[in-house]
Amino acid sequence: MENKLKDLGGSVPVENVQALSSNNLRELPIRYIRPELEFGELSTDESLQIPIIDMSKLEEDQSHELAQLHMACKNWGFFQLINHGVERKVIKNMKKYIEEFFRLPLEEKMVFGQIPNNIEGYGQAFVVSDDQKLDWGDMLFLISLPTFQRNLRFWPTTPKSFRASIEKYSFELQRVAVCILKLMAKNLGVDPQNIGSMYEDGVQGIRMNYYPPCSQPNKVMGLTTHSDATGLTLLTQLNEIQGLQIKNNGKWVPIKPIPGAFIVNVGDIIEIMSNGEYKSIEHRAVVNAEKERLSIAAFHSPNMNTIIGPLEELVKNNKGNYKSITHEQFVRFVVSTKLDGKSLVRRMKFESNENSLTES
Ligand SMILES: O=C(O)CCC(=O)C(=O)O
Repeated sequence: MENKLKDLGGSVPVENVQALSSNNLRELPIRYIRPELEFGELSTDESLQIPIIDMSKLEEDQSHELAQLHMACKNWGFFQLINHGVERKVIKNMKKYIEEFFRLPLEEKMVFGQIPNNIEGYGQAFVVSDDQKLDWGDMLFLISLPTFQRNLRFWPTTPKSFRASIEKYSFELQRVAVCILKLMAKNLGVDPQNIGSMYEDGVQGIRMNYYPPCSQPNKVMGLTTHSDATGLTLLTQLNEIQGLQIKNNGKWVPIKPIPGAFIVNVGDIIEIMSNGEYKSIEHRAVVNAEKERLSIAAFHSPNMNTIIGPLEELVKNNKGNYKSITHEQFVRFVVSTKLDGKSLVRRMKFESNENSLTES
């Protein structure tokens, strides 16, 4: 089968942040220091939290929980998913092996390092120029599904059971994501089987994030403000250190993860496919002064033959608000653009004044 995810571009190689941070730096390198303006206003409303959706209730008593899911997708674009059916052990194993992997000496991790013109491997993503500000974090990114698109060159062999553990995690999360996506289709009034046929053999990427501590956490960003250029993301925070913040009504809301829950968010592709009924939400990761932080983001996108544009069923009687392009074109733009809030999805809009994705 044709591998349409090959040679789509990559990131400019930059210094390893974990190694940099262990050097007892007296001053932070300038490329990591963010202008104060970028930090924005933090919400002080402690009670403001994203909705909680119970997957076991979605399966039993559909109508009430389905309505909750619809409101969560529409009003927040983010929710915590509990009782999702993925065994604790599967998540615990991932935590153990990811921690062990990032603890390996740099040379051992670099065996799985990124190579030119490729999005996978150990390193940093979305670095497209030599003067761009950099994130205070390293990551390991793998294309985990469909299986024929896996490139085991980037899959760590140490710790020994890491590969098997990623494989199990990948299948389990794909099952949960497809189930949620079909329920979202039902809520949008479109055929769940149609969405199923796009996502059941869809693309899944797993990004394992490692944010080292930083003595001046208020000057750096663990992960730049962005919305996910994919369909649906399932995020797991692996240790007790909080850092995820989402933009809500112009303010940053820190997320308090429920242990064992997945933090689910609507990505740009679902915003476009739903013709804007659901919106992808800007989010970012901040870092801690004393402790490292670890997370796993599993991104789910439709298969590479899917056209990225509003679903036909939604634009039969309504105006389409977004352009339609091939999935391959879409991925090429994602990979060659630095993270910049929702700039990508804005460029997919018909009324956008910014360069359209098909023009640049
Ligand atoms: O680490 C986090 O909490 C956020 C991760 C994230 O947004 C991503 O990997 O795209």
